[in-house]
Amino acid sequence: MNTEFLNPSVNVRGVFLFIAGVSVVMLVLVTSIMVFFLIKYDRKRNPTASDIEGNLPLEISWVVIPTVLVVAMFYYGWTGFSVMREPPADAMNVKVSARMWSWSFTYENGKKSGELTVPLNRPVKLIITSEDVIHSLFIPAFRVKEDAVPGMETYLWFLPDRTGSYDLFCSEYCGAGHHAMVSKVIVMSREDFSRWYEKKEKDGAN
Ligand SMILES: [Cu+2]
Repeated sequence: MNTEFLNPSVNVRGVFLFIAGVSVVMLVLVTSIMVFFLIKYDRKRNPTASDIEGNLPLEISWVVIPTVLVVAMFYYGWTGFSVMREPPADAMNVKVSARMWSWSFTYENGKKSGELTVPLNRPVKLIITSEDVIHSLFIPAFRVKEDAVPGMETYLWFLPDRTGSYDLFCSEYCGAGHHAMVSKVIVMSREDFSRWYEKKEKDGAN
């Protein structure tokens, strides 16, 4: 299996670059044509306005080209989204509970932490809920975000493909302490992670 293709953050980056690229090309194209016409048809060079009726090749092209572009955007968006909605079977499950104004992560062995510590290159599935109001879990470095809703479970998954410490935010305004509802994703090598995971005392539970 090609994990590179299955990595949601790689897909999100690809779709983003595709849409941004198309938009930049369109902006440059439309602006240049507009400036060209402004000069070509100004009053001095073209004193009498003419009425143009119909141009079949032009009409076909401005229907076909945008349709192809929009369908391509939809296709890339949809395939990327499907990957995000299908966590791999070997993913590590972590339960996430959001409350005003902190995050709590519970692992399969019962370990709890205020930060999300994960091993390198193993998919992580977060099963998310909230104890009070609607929050939203956002990890910009891995291009994932999902609402935390009281009374229901939502989920997301990502592939931590590099070690380090990354921001984790609440991205749904949830009251006076919203700005402080931040935590970290700490990606460790597999050895360091096992050591951390097996440690009994509740280190990191802030
Ligand atoms: Cu919040």
